[in-house]
Amino acid sequence: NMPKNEARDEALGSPAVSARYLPLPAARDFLTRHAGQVLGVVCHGLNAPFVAPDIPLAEVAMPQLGEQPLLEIWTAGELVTTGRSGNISWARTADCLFGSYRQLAHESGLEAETSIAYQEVFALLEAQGIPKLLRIWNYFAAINADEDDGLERYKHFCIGRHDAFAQYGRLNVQDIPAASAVGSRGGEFVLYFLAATRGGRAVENERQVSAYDYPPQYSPRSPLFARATEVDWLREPQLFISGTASIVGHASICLDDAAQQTAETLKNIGLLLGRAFPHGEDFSLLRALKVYIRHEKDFPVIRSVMENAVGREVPCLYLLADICRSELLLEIEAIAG
Ligand code: 3EB
Repeated sequence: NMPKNEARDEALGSPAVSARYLPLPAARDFLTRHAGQVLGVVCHGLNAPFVAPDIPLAEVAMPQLGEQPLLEIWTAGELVTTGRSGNISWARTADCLFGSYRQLAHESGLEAETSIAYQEVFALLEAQGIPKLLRIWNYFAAINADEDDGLERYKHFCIGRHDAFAQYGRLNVQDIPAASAVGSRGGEFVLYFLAATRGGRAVENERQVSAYDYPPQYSPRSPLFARATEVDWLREPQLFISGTASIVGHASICLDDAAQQTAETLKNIGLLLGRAFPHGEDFSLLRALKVYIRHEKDFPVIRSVMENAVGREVPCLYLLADICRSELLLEIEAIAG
């Protein structure tokens, strides 16, 4: 019923789906006031506050660097229904589904674990009739460490992911999701994701080789993610920007300089905004940012470049994490629109 949904949308500030980063007391209050519309909660490096047991909850072992720890809360513009299947708990509306996958057993190795996880995600999306995977976050420990066979864990992850996309007939690059794949400091293999009935056009960055076309030195099976995905919902477009780094062509640039890597990364994000929005390059459309930082010592300089470029108003989570190429000092993801 439109008017009712309109009113709820207004209360939550307009787009069909939103992510907020709130300090804990405000987060508790928000969760209480909007209980029926919460799609999911993500905790980075902090103990989860009380969240109703049916709400998808992702807990990531990744310390926050900001003064005040923030909780990531996803809401829909209407009431959600929730469910659980296998390792995934999910919440959905008529048009979208948010899910959190949590791996409890670790016997099979990261490659098989990844493939099984993605197969579970794709099976759920088929069963729920919400086929378009828009955005996915992948967090696992020791991303730059080698497995016993000498291949880096990130590359094993890419192989397992590719295997699942192939098995589910999802290799069409127009339909691959935006993604982040980031190294946590321990804990379980965590995935969380947003899917929709339609939309999710892949957006690429002309300054970068598409990740799915990277030469094999980065991974024996190419990383399957789009630089961003664009969704129209009912109103303005929303852009989900993947983890973005200081990469031009397919090469990492500005090695050993955190400030310059931040600037180059922001330039890549600006180009993606420009592809989706007229005059989008000015960062005024950014709604949420997450900055993954490899070394804590680089946090002050990275934050200062960030604040000079985008201002202090955009909600931003700073996290201590490993980036999937060992030479990269940071990675930035964003939601815009
Ligand atoms: C890059 O641009 C940096 O494998 O899902 C960023 C975001 C990166 C997602 C992924 C990898 C992934 O290649 C690394």
